[in-house]
Amino acid sequence: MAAKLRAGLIGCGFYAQNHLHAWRDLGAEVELAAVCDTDTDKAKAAATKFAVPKAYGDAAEMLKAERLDFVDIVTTMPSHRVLVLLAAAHRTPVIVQKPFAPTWHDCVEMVEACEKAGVQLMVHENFRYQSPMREVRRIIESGAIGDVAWARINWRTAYDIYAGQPYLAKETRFILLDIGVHTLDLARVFLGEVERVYCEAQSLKPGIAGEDAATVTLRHRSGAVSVVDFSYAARRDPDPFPETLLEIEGRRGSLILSPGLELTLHSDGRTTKRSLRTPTLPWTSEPWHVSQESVLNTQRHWVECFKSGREPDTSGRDNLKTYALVEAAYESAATQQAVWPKL
Ligand code: NAD
Ligand code: 89Y
Repeated sequence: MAAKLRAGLIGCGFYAQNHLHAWRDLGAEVELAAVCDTDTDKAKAAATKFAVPKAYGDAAEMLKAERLDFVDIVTTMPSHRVLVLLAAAHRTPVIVQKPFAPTWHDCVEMVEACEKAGVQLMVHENFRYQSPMREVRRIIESGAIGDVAWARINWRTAYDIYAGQPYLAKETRFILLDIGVHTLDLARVFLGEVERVYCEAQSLKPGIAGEDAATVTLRHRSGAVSVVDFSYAARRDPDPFPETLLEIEGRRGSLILSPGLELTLHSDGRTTKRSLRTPTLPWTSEPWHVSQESVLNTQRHWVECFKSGREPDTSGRDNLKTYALVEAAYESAATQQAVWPKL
């Protein structure tokens, strides 16, 4: 039997609870050897709850003391650059949560440092690993709706995300980095790489520092056009949080994903309807289930790639292409011009 991979997790806050559960589910292949948080109470609490042998308050100390096959960084983005460069210096492969970093320069530096060190770097860009998004991708790739000509990818809610993630209210570059990274990544997955970007951003909730709504129009290299829109100030009934909803039109048909993850597939004049919901896991619950389950799918993808030596689909290098769309969207919103992304 192959030895288990020894992992270290850095950042034991709100979303890391899902990572901890998912690593436990992957326990046949991965052993969580250590956890770390600058808030040592959180590190100790995670170690106790998930039976992790060691808890650290300093990532440098953890990497020096432990023999780890990889680290999983679940801190907020200001710390990502320092932590990824630390892992690269220890020649330790690394997963880092989205958003990759506050600036383009930081993202490039992390990608180059890991490439130079010869270690894999994966961004935990989990939306494309959500079960419904995987199924939609499979349908598109099967040719059932033909070549895609147009799509709308939307993520709109008024769910109180500030309760669990209070730091979001202080981000001057807010929803384009928080949700734009996910939905623009899906636009690349479903319609291919992007030639041109136009964006209108809005700041709707009083008292927040950045934009909490944006509408982005993309011209894809294939000639397809997509509208990617997202808002944290959309008062809807039902509120679809945290579902990504879709309208995708191809030359042979269309695919609509409605609230409740209800799929309507229209192909060559024939229509079928079915649910893309998946059953909850012992540690997931609605409304977060679709997000929580994707953490497990993302980590499983990492383990499979690790074992086969393959570059993960959401490698740091791949994520630069998504981040370039975010940068282009910010530039477009500021200049009121269409912008050609850097990559
Ligand atoms: P959080 O503030 O609740 O947790 C972050 C933890 O990291 C804190 O406990 C903090 O003490 C710790 N930390 C910060 N710097 C550290 C360092 N240098 N070393 C060790 N520990 C450090 O934040 P969160 O809401 O859990 O978000 C974490 C990341 O997860 C963010 O980047 C966020 O965008 C992302 N996130 C992703 C999804 C998703 O669907 N992919 C959902 C929610 C959050
Ligand atoms: O931060 C966001 C994300 O990445 O997915 C959902 C979220 O946690 C809140 O909207």
